[in-house]
Amino acid sequence: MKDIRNFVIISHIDHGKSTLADRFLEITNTIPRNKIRPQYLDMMDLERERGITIKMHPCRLSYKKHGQEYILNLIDTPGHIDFSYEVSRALAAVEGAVLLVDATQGIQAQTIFNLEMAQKQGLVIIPVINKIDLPQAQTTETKKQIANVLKRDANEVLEISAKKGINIDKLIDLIITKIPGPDGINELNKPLRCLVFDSKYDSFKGVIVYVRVLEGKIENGEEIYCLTSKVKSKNKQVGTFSPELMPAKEIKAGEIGYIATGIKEIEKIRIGETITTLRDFKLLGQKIMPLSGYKEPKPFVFLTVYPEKSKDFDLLKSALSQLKLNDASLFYQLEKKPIFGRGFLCGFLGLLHAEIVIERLKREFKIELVISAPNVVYKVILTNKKEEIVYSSFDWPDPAIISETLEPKVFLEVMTSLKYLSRISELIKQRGGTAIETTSLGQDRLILRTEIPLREIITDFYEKLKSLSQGFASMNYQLSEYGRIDLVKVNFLINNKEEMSLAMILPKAKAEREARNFLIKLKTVIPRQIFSVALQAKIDGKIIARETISSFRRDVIAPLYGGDYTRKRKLLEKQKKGKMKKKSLGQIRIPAKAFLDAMRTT
Ligand SMILES: Nc1nc2c(ncn2[C@@H]2O[C@H](COP(=O)(O)OP(=O)(O)OP(=O)(O)O)[C@@H](O)[C@H]2O)c(=O)[nH]1
Ligand SMILES: [Mg+2]
Repeated sequence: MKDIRNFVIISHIDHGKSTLADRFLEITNTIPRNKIRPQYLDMMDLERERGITIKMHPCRLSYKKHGQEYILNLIDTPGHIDFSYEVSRALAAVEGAVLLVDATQGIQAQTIFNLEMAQKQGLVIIPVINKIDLPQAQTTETKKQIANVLKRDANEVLEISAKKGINIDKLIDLIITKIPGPDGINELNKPLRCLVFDSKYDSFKGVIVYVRVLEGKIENGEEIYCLTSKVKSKNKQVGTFSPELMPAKEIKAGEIGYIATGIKEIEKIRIGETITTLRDFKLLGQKIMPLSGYKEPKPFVFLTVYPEKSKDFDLLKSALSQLKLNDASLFYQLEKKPIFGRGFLCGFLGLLHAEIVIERLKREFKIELVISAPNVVYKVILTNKKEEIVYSSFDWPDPAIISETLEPKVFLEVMTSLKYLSRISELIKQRGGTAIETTSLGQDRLILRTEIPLREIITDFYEKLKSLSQGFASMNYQLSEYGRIDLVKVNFLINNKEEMSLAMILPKAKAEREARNFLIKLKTVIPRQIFSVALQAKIDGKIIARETISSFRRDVIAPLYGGDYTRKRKLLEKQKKGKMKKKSLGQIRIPAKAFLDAMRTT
């Protein structure tokens, strides 16, 4: 089994992971050269349109060296912080990680975050510096930064260009020599234990689980048993990733592959499940210990999703459960206060995540949706001392019985260089960050640490940070505690009709300004009508801001907001503008994405 190498490629967003994966596909002839399109593994339409990886992508490669054949199981991972749960799960399926750093950007926040996760998992790290072909590459500097962080010699950092294919063979040599093969041949004779690290639904084959086989083996058609959910089933197929599903006779210890479980009851399969064979289970029962699985991710942002047509409720329910199979970081539950008929409260790891899920629901399941404004989770202490958790503005209690309001805070880390320190500190202060601490990482690299309200950073903070620093700043955050703040509910009216889905919870001190900004944004995302439309914001029964959309003129195209988290302007420009579906809300047609866009740029 020495000839197998399982590894992930990890990095900050855009540092070139998927481009490097292309070179691996090419050099190993997994995909013929003339068939490779850039970022080949990014197969979802959404990934291609946005130029970012959203899902992890496993692929099995075979490589020959000095007459010896190796199986290289690669998993490409996303770099954006909203998809870090994908990275963490991929790490548990491999022995090594290629840590990629863009030579023009240096070490960034997710470089460190992903590296630390990989180190905790005990993986062998291969440090690699990418994009050395670019004239602005700061190869020596960046190498020093990496050496510093890893406490290794700078000479150990391999220089490559994923785009130009420079030094890819050297990287493969390092992967083969440095990353250990999976545990010994003895594991093969043990009862089957495999870890489910991803899954998807197939209407013929049932739930398809992506597994790392740790011990034993499983043959095509054999009966399986899930140790946690206690479900059994006869598998419909086993195989590996080519990167498409490639059926095999069996998959065995040390390998990464899939099992088409034949199970149709989606809720019975969870990420992190341990699968064995029914035969082994009958023989050994409780002696087969479940693997430790995964920690559930904690959602940061919540919004409520309703089907536009109430008859689509069951469709939405089944869509969410199928999507959850393929996106383990998605949280959803039935909305307890069904204001627009029945809907679901959904939790996400960030606004980009929310946007992707809404878009996938529309595209993959063809459901038209009405969504509420996104919120963080607030807490309200009532006059009777009871505490209420507020997931959406619908839950906001009557102001007369509110005694105290609290909001979640996060520990924020911003990585940048000295040049931008004062501007970034200023931004952090404006957004309510306190006690900014600065640590030097050497080579002009700094980390700023602060505590800041979560709601301040899920909107446009990241984009502001990027523009202040000309792209040379990145961030990461973790939930800390709740802090006191005076909050109010702002209602919005369109043509004098209150639109509950637009209502927002805002800090009292900022409510008026933010509500006004939101109306201005709303004005740009609501398509013009044949009549003029009044937009108003109201707090405690008092109108505090007003905007008017004048009536329709022929040549007007409402400007759309690209949701540009990716900084891939070119790609976004290519996106077909104006194709967004319009949502019906009262008599006015509003693009569903408008809420997210307007919220983000408020
Ligand atoms: N010049 C140059 N450009 C590169 C190189 N590697 C990647 N790129 C470019 O960098 C951009 C990002 O590349 P991707 O491969 O999508 O980056 P990624 O790390 O997979 O991004 P995410 O999956 O979204 O985190 C693309 O425009 C690539 O063409 C390189 O070696 N040289
Ligand atoms: Mg990628």
